[in-house]
Amino acid sequence: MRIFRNLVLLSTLSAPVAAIAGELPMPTEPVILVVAGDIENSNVDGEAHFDLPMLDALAARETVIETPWYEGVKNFEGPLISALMDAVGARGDTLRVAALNDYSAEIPRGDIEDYPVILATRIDGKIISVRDKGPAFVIYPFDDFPSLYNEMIFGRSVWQVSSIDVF
Ligand SMILES: Nc1nc2c(c(=O)[nH]1)N[C@H]1C(S)=C(S)[C@@H](COP(=O)(O)O)O[C@H]1N2
Ligand SMILES: [Mo]
Repeated sequence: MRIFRNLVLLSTLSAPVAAIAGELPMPTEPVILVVAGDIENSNVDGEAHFDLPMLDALAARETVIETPWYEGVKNFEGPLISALMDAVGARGDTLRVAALNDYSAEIPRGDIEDYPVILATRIDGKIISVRDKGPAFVIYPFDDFPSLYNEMIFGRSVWQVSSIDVF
């Protein structure tokens, strides 16, 4: 994760060492995602806390698709979940993705390795409000892989994502 490493390098120059743990920078804005479980890199008590700028620093994708959740074609944009898992040094084979409304779904690690699944933080360029299924939404690439458009994958398409537990 060159970007994170560079951020860490930059912050070692300017910030107290106590502000740095693992290879992840500390969030400076509201935390919108907590990644926990079987991870190597953390920044708060063994967990990886992300604010929006940290998520924006990861390799990303734009997925322009129709979905069951919105009218018409929308542009979903956000970090590749594979890049997120690299950033936290994920070791587990399963991601339990949990939402603000207590819904959760298990995503096999293979899904994010085989397909460019993103954690969308923007729709049509705008931050997704919680009311509109934000702040983050798991979006599978229905554009390049139309066969993913099925009930099993809809069940893994968690909206209002707040945490991911790797195991
Ligand atoms: N946060 C959250 N995401 C969720 C769900 C949910 O209840 N809460 N339901 C899942 C399931 S089982 C399916 S099939 C689809 C359903 O979307 P719909 O209720 O808009 O048809 O969203 C998935 N994502
Ligand atoms: Mo479902």
